[in-house]
Amino acid sequence: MVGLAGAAGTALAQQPPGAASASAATPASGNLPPAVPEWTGKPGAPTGGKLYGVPSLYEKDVVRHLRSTDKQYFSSSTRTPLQELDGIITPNGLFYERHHGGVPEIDPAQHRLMVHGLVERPLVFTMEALRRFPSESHIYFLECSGNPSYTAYGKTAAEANGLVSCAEWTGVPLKTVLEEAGLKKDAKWIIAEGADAAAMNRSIPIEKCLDDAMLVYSQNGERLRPEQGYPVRLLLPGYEGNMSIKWLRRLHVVAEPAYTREETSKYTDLMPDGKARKFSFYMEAKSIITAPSGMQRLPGPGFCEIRGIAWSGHGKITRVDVSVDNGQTWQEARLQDPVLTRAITRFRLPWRWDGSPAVIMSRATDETGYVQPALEDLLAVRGPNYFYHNNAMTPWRIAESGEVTNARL
Ligand SMILES: Nc1nc2c(c(=O)[nH]1)N[C@H]1C(S)=C(S)[C@@H](COP(=O)(O)O)O[C@H]1N2
Ligand SMILES: [Mo]
Repeated sequence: MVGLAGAAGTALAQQPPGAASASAATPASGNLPPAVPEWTGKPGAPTGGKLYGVPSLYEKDVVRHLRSTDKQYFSSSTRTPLQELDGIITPNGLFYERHHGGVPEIDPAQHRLMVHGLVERPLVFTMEALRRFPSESHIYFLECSGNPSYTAYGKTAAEANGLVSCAEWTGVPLKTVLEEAGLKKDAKWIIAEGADAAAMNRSIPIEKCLDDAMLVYSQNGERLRPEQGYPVRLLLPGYEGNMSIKWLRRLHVVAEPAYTREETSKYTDLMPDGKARKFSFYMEAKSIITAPSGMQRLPGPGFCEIRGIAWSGHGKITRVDVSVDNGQTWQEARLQDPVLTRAITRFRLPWRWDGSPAVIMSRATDETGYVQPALEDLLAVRGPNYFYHNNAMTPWRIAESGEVTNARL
């Protein structure tokens, strides 16, 4: 009770739900106070038993979510278990994956990045050569623009919105490499292409390439994981994930976009007037409550900190509002520092659940003044064919039993 006594005496008039009290201790376990737990009574596992560390075996269920309907795994995705994470950084092993042709195993010694087209000096870089350039590190989110499609609302936060993650990326500003090659006057777009079996390619406007685009080789301090594009990927902060080409092998500098499959047939939005929205690039402001969230259970009425994440492709999150009455009234949540440009921002709101059914949701605002829409408002503008770029709010229903479910299901 040491830790709880302080809390109970200050802000919390009541013990947090789920906290163990001395009287509620499980009598079957000999590891609880006042006994000395068995792990204190003997030396632990030897140091160096695991030269690459892994989480506690009690956390074995904290894994990426693979949809059971995904029967093949070459063009597939896995989702970050948002509901299990704290802070703003996604651990590398839990970073979401989206692959169109599987994960290639690339020998970095045999990998090359080619820069050609409308440049003064066509260049081919080894990984060693790329790493000699002045480097930078930045924390940015990455989100798939299919996160989620309107038809695919999931039970958990991962299933509903887990195609978003956030990491500290290290690499070379793309601008530096382009300056080395020397852009010709007509250089307006760059077609980036991957070395995977999908040879995925996208046209990137030159303004973005000369702004904050990065050639990334490290993620959260270690080399990129194969799933994230080892040994080098493009990272376009705030843009839809699809454009951040992994396993990057080619940058073709051109005057016009290529209108590739991924920017015409896919990742475009068919609007009610029959025209398709294309080259929308930026992911708009979004947020989701990760706790309490779908498939979790409130142990009983009382104090409950509502926690979640917010992000915007257009810059910083300036505000997150939370409703606990299905959108009728809103309270401003507290944003956790650091609040970074194009990174995930953590928000929290202290709440006291009175035990009656409730629908909770969050609404993000970014530095452009843009406010995250409700699904109904988004659909009113974008129509029934709309599929990608869904940044609507996610409402969670809390039943009297404390059970939390997706209010849309
Ligand atoms: N070469 C290549 N790059 C790619 C892809 C791919 O299949 N091949 N998938 C894209 C898509 S759709 C997304 S959302 C992001 C996913 O990046 P991640 O797997 O590191 O999360 O990579 C993009 N870059
Ligand atoms: Mo994607």
